[in-house]
Amino acid sequence: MMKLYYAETPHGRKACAVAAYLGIELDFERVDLAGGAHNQPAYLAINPMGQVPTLVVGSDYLSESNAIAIRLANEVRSDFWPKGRVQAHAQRWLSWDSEHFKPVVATYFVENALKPLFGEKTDMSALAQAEAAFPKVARILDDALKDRDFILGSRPTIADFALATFLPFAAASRLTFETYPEIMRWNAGLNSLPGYLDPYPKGA
Ligand SMILES: N[C@@H](CCC(=O)N[C@@H](CS)C(=O)NCC(=O)O)C(=O)O
Repeated sequence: MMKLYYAETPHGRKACAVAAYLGIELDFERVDLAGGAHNQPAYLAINPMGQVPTLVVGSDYLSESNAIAIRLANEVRSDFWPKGRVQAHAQRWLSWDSEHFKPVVATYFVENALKPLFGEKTDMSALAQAEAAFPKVARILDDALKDRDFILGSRPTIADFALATFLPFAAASRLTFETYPEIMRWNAGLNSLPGYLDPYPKGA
């Protein structure tokens, strides 16, 4: 069986949510980030960045949550990773997320949620930069969601799960989308998908 190394972090959660939504059974192994398990040689051998998630299939090690989502979608032949013409649009949003959206929302998470948790000082200038960049990217996403339930149409795809990576952590990140009604509606739709709200392995 495929094995997912995960933690209750944005990208770890995303991989768990994809598996739960697609109904794929996995072996799960929680990586103790606080204890530094991700920097041990055994883990670095399967994920050289020392990050979660990692999917292990036999002797094949796959890092990067979006790549893991594609692998899982292909496993069940799901158009969660779309084919043909739509695939380019999915990739467009994955790229836009990595290049433009995620760096902004991740900064809120790191500066407002993560650093205080570890007793580190918030970098006010990094936060101010993210706050300045936020309206443009939030507006682009809100506009793109206007006539649809999910970013590529009526069904959720990898692009939705990627764009929403940091949304379950919004409150802790002091990030609000209240003035972006389409994002709020879209997020509510994601929350109602099977497994989405509680994606972690049971009994973990
Ligand atoms: N691009 C990677 C990012 C993974 C990532 O940032 N993982 C974080 C948790 S959400 C992590 O493991 N951080 C620990 C560290 O970097 O030391 C992906 O999509 O999987």
